[in-house]
Amino acid sequence: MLKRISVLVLAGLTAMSVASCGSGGGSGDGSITMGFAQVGAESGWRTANTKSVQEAAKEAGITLKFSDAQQKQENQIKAIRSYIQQKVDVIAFSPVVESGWDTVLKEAKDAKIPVILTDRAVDSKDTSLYKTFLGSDFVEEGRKAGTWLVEEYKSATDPVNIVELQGTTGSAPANDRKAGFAEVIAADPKFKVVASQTGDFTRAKGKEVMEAFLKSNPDIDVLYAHNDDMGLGAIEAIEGAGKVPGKDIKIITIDAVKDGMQALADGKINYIVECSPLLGPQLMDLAKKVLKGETIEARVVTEETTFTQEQAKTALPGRKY
Ligand code: GYE
Repeated sequence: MLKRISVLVLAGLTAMSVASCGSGGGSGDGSITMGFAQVGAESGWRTANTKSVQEAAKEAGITLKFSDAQQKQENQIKAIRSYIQQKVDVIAFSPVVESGWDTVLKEAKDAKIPVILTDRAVDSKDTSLYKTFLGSDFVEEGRKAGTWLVEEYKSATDPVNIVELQGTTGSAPANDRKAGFAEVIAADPKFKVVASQTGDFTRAKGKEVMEAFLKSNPDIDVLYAHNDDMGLGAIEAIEGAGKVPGKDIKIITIDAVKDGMQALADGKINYIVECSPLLGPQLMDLAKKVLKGETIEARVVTEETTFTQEQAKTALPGRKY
């Protein structure tokens, strides 16, 4: 009995000391406040991700301070600085681009506020600036897209002309999805990327850039878009040019949000590589562990799959986003 009490007291004391010295001030009463600096609201993926984070925080009893950076790094830096000033217990963010974070991350570290990267990575050499990175393997996603293409055109002998709509310039998913795809299609010189430009992960930009692609390249066989939204915008451009998406031009995208899956089931997209936005529950779990002083994995990879048109028809009714 005595032993049990002392263990309990000890556990209580440890919890208290972690709460008071392990955070940047915090409330000290065991409640957790998280500052979350979101990228923006650029895509269906992002909207689903925001919802997941907000719902999971509520569920976990974590107070969430949320900001939307409208895809601008300077806004994200401002938000992080304000979270430091407000002495939140933990900061989580999805870095819009990979570079340029060392200074603000150092400020958080000096204030003893742990940082968790979600969804997108940073290229900081000093990995002690953040506790973990929770998100997808974007290079692998690009490889999956390339692998489908190689298989689809395995008996083709003519050149395969590909246009690529890249995500936000300098972002981890744009860099990595481009690299993974390029690596796989390099196996056969018949695959030619004839144009590659950013569409900033939005529908509007995807449409605009695809219109330009169609004007300057009469012979496009394949579109590889780094997300569904740009692919959906491009579909409008392709139809506007009198061509049939999914037939005249084969389309591969990444994300597998509802609108993308619907277009896949309708035959307008040919293949989608899944990228799950439902990171909220895992993020809250990791935050709690970090604040308890538990060791966590430096990298937590999301599990994902791929979809053909037939598979999309089956999966659509049960999709959560
Ligand atoms: O694929 C895209 C969004 O970072 C994985 O950002 C995320 C990407 C996602 O805008 O739709």
